[in-house]
Amino acid sequence: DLIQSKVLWFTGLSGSGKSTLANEVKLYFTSLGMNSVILDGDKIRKGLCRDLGFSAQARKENIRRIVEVAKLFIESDFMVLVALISPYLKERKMAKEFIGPERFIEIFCTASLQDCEARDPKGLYKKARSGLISDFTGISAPYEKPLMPDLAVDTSALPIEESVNTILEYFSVKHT
Ligand code: GGZ
Repeated sequence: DLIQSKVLWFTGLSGSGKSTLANEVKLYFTSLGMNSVILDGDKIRKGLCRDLGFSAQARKENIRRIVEVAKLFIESDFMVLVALISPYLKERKMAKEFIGPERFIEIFCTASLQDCEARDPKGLYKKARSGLISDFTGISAPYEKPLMPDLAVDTSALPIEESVNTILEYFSVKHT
C-alpha cells in the first residue's frame, strides 16, 4: 500500500544519532521502493548554507532554507529525512506549520549531553569546552527539548536497530 510522503524531522544534540538514524531509515524506504532524501545540517552547511554560522539568527535561517527544500521534495512525493539539531521550539513549530502538521513527524533523539559528550565522535565537545568553538549546542548555546514529539528514541541507550524499529513501527513496517 502507498504511504503518503512525510517529513521525518530528527532533532537532538550533536552526536545524538540523527544522521545515523536517517541513513538507516532511508534504506528501508528504498527497500519499499519509495523515493527519499536526507537533508542533513552537517552536509547542507557545506553547501546551500555555507554562509551561516550558529547564532540563533543563523540557525533560524538554516531551518528556513531547509524547510523550503523539504517542501519541494514533499510536493514531489519524496519521503524527507531531516537531520538538524534545530534547538529552538519556535523554529520547529514553524517547520511543522509550514510543511503541514499531518505530514510532519518529529523524532526526538534523546541522547543526553553527558552521553553525546562522552562519545564525542568528532571532538567538537572537547573544542567547545576549551572555547575553540563558540555557541555550541548544549555547552554554550541552548537546546530546547521537544515537549510532545511524535517519537522519542535513544541511540546511546539502545541498539540502533531498536530505534529504527520504533520509527518503522510508526509506519507499520516491522524491521526483522
Ligand atoms: C552546534 C555545531 C556547531 C555549534 C559546528 N553548535 O554533529 P555534527 O557537528 O556533525 O553536526 C552538527 C552541525 C549542526 O548543524 P545543524 O544545521 O544541525 O544545526 S542547527 O539546526 O542548530 O542549525 C555539529 C556542527 O554542525 N557544529 N559548530 N556551534 N553544532
